[in-house]
Amino acid sequence: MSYVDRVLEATKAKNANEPEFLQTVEEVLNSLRPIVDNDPKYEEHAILERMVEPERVHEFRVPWVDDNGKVHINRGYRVHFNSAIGPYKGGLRFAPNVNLSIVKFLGFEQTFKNSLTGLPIGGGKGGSDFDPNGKSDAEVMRFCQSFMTELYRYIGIDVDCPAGDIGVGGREIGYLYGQYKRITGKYEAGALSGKGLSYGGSVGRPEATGYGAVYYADEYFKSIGQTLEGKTVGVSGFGNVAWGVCKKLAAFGAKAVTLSGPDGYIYDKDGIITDEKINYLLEMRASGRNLVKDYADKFGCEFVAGEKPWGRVKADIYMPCAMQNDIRIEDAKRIVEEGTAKDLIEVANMPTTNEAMEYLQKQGIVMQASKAVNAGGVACSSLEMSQNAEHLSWTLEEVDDKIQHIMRGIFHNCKDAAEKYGCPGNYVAGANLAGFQKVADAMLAQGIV
Ligand code: 2IT
Repeated sequence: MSYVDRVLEATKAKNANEPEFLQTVEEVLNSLRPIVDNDPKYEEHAILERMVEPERVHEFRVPWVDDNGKVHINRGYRVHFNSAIGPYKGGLRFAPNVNLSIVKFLGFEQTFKNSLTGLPIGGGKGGSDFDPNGKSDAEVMRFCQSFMTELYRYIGIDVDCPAGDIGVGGREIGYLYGQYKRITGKYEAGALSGKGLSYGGSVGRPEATGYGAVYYADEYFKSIGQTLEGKTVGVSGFGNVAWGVCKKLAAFGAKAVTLSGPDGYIYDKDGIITDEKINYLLEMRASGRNLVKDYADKFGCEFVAGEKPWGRVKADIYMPCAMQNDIRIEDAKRIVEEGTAKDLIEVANMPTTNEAMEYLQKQGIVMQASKAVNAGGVACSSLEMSQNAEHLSWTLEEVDDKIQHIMRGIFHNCKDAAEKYGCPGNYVAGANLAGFQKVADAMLAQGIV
């Protein structure tokens, strides 16, 4: 049995009740074979065994009181996955389905993603099974304060620097930062990113994930002699990431035509391209209703209840911007059968099941890996930490230039790694190989820790 197979088997046995975590470990380790199976030093130093074991996991009680005086208990998490190349860095997700498996999958992915940015940040992730939808501002504030009253022990500028993810945006980061500052008695701005502009945030952070994804896509299309202009894009989700993607696609002359939510999907064949339509996404998210149907009601387009857009519309490209496992095997088959789409550019973390990814690749759909495509968000967070460290704020132009440079560079690193290790055109494998190499080199240099 090869080294990769042995580690996979042991990891499955040890984490049998963590399906999302095992899914990403399987996907990543399988693509690392060209590096680790050809050089005994990785096994001698147990690089893979150490990479699949978080350095530590924090799990804690989060008690809070709602507006009617009722007490609620949620579960909080912060996983310190890998600090080989920098302090742990990664978002906090507040959503009802958050559990240890999901936080570990996100932390594992984050380690490789952060490595791909070229910036000095390790991998971490956290969150809670708290659902901010439908809660009052006061309830969200009390929850965030309670969450931070435990979390503050585990974070800090040289330790771990959380940020937002699904369910955690500017409002939540504000409340979290306020409580962190109050408890620690220090203005340690770099300990959290995604802050507001008035207290240490970076310009461009809300847009960075979506814009970065489109910069990556633009670089990919350039490399195959095409452009985004005139292309139709099927998008899922309607949150911050989908918003940035729609906006930047429109700027490149492409058009997003779908959005999705827990209630179904909308199809706007004219394109989500005007400021009015694009900015309505922010309103829908802020309303806390969590319904995409509101878009169809407002702009008079088609709404399909209980379904996802995959293969149900005409699109040249799909860009899933919602959650993990959005595209399953039945969706992949529908996409292939519909026949228009040539590219799947993952934006949300792990939006495609391993089975669906394998099928799509076999059928000739070109896939781009989320850990590469969505790295603009965390890259901007790292730039926010740089600004905080030098007590300066950069202009939007400076930040956007850097994000563009990083994203275009990530695409080439994925492409080059795929070519170097014998799988040209497999950008997903390329992302894993390139992300792995830097972390593994740092771990080898630092000894058995
Ligand atoms: O998935 C992600 O990369 C994020 N949620 C952003 C993390 C960050 O530290 O900005």
